[in-house]
Amino acid sequence: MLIYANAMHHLHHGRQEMFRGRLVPCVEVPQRVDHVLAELARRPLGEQRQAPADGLDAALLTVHAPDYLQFLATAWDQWLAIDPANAEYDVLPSVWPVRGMRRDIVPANFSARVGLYSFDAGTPLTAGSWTAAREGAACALAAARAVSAGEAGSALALSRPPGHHAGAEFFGGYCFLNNSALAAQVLRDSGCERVSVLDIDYHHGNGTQSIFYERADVQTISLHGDPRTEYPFYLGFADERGAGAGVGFNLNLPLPRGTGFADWRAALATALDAVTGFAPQALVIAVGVDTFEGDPISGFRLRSADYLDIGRDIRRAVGSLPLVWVFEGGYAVDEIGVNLVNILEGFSDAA
Ligand code: SP5
Ligand code: ZN
Repeated sequence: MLIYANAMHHLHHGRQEMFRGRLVPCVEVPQRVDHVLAELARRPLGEQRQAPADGLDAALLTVHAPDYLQFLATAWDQWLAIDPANAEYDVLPSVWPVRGMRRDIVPANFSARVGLYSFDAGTPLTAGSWTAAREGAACALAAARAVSAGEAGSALALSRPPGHHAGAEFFGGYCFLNNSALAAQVLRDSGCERVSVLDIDYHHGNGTQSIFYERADVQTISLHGDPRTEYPFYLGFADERGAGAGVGFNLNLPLPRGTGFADWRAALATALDAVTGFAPQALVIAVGVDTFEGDPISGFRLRSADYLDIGRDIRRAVGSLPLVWVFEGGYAVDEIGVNLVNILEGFSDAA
């Protein structure tokens, strides 16, 4: 397994997110990746490589809108241009164009532009967010290229900030660039006719689903907390099966808050059957470990040892199918390394 770690991830360090009328410390913190790297130092699973950035801008344009990318690249400078004292504060959206309002006009007002390109007030944009997100996307790009070139059977993109909530033209859910979607599209563009994305993060991968919703060449499957009660609330229901040419190529498996490993594992088996039925030439796994019982913002009850079984189940189902792992959520910081590496070790051992 090749491992691409985002060397710039610490440049994204949000101070506060909006929660129940207050600004509270961010749960998506740089220590998350540091703990994963520490665990990988204890249990090495493969060679670590730097991700080259060549071709990244063109690749990003295959999943994101040009004006959105331009906004992200310049947002911090726009923020400082309003008032240099803004350097002490993160950008946090506070106004959005909802039903019946215009989305076709890019506002002259900065806060209004932030709202146009976002969907929650939990995702602070900081001085280094663009650099960090870009480098994380470079990891996903490099991992997908390496796997499609046959340099390794699987590769891990240790991207941070995460990506699966980011759509073609919006950020949110701690995500700016959709690393999993990017990996899938890179695999498509390097010759895989069919690619599956399996999202096992606690939260529905709304961004990934929306990017591929009308396409038959990229199958999207997500196993997640029921959106009736769980974030991101407005997408991820079982009746969303795709649209147009994409009908039948999106599968949502929502599970109630409180779900334990036996039921979660049965849903994983259903998801893996759908992958096998689609017969893809490559697979992307959006791997969040916020399904852990100790996760501070999530509601499933998986234990650390369960993650070994998850890795084994995936290996038994997909064998040597080219596979890109893309890191997503997980906020029980002390256990995050053990849980993620358990999945990867279970997968490797079952080879
Ligand atoms: C990638 C990913 O897992 N994103 C999850 C985004 C969830 N955002 C909403 C969570 C709201 C709770 N945050 C406040 C914590 C106060 N203790
Ligand atoms: Zn999550």
